[in-house]
Amino acid sequence: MKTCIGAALLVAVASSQAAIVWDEAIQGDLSDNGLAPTVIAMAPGRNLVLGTMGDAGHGVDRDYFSFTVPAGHVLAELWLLPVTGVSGSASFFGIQAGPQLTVTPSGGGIEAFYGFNHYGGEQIGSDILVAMVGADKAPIPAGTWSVWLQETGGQVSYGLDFVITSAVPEPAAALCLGLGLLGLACRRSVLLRR
Ligand SMILES: [Ca+2]
Repeated sequence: MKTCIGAALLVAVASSQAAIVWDEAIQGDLSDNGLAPTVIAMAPGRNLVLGTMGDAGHGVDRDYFSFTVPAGHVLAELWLLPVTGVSGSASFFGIQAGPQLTVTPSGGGIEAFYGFNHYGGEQIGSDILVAMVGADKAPIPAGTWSVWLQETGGQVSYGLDFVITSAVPEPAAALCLGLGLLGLACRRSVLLRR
């Protein structure tokens, strides 16, 4: 099963220039401590995080990690990859600004979240960013962020694709440049007429 998932991912990666920035099967379990999340390096483009969470019979495995959206960029999309499984009805996703996730497992200090929600099996294969943080908080701006993933049911695998893009959409940037040059040209012609 693992081989099949790996092969499918390789095909997906090859066709989309995505990078697997953390794979628990290779790099080990992500931090269980929100105050000391695993630091994952992400770059503009697609950043895949693959792991397992939930209770495999010896307590709930919570996963905490932090990442940084570079200046001038945003986290534009968050795709729930097909490798994801949901035990029961839903799994939990929460994100907080900064290098730590200070909300306790029982929900203490919940106001510190930038956004949180549950995702269900019906969302697998879709961009869940707006569903997780709300339309008014997406895209997520530049800075360091910490994520908490949790499944209190049985152990499940998950795959998340963090899509980081330029904060200014390219067509808009080109349009601004064009208008700027037009402005300069107009000014020049006015000056020449004097
Ligand atoms: Ca894990």
